[in-house]
Amino acid sequence: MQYRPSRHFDAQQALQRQALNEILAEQRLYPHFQPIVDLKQGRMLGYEALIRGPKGSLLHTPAALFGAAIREGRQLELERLCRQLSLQHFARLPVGNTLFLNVTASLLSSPGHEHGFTVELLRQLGIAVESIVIELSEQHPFDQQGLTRAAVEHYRSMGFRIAIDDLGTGYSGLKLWSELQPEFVKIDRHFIHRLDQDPVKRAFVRSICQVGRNLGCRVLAEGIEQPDELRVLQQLGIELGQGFLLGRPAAVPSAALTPAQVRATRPSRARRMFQALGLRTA
Ligand SMILES: [Ca+2]
Repeated sequence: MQYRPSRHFDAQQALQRQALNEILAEQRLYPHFQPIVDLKQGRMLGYEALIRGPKGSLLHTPAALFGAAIREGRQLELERLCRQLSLQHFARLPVGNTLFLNVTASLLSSPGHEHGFTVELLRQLGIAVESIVIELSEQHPFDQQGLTRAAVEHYRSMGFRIAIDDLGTGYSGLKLWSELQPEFVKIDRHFIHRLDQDPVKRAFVRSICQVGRNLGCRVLAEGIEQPDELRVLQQLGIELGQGFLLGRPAAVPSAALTPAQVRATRPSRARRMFQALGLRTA
């Protein structure tokens, strides 16, 4: 019999559709929390909420999960459920802190969107709006007619803070940064990976830090995995960090850094002196 790739593809999609139906109907999503660390003070600032599908399922990873939901036109439903479950789990964690939530800006204009859904949920859970940071990603399509700006104003007016996610992966990161003036920017992991060996990446990160300082915007480095990457980022003056070196996503994340992580993240006395004098160490 002749191999028919499209038939195989159709069967795959049908299985994913069925898995998605079950996940949404039974709320089988598992929030995880990854630490975000203040690299100047050597302490935990908060967590980014991430999601996982059921273990062993076709839709275990966020990429597969959201890919299937977009194909089936159920992205809004999935995102709402992710947000609801993440906030409910966050409220039960022994640590109260800042929570970074991923939001697709373009969904705000979809007919099914209910304004105030998140605020009402926070009120029910007793979480302060001010402790939530909304991450808007360039990876999701941004509308040219100012939808993102409308999304930002929508959330700001309710008391949320804003972060631009994955800075450097899209085409309009600097434009968005200048227009939206977020409280945080998160530099994409591409620029962090082995930047200790790459002067071009260091030059970009140094410049982003400089812009952040000038605008009063807090800069976060994503994807820190190596001690040498962390060391160089601190020398460049990066304020916040996230990555496997500082903590993996977990259903119940650690409430504090390990002593070794504190030692690694807290700048040395010599470096603090250099910084106080306005001298650069990298
Ligand atoms: Ca994110």
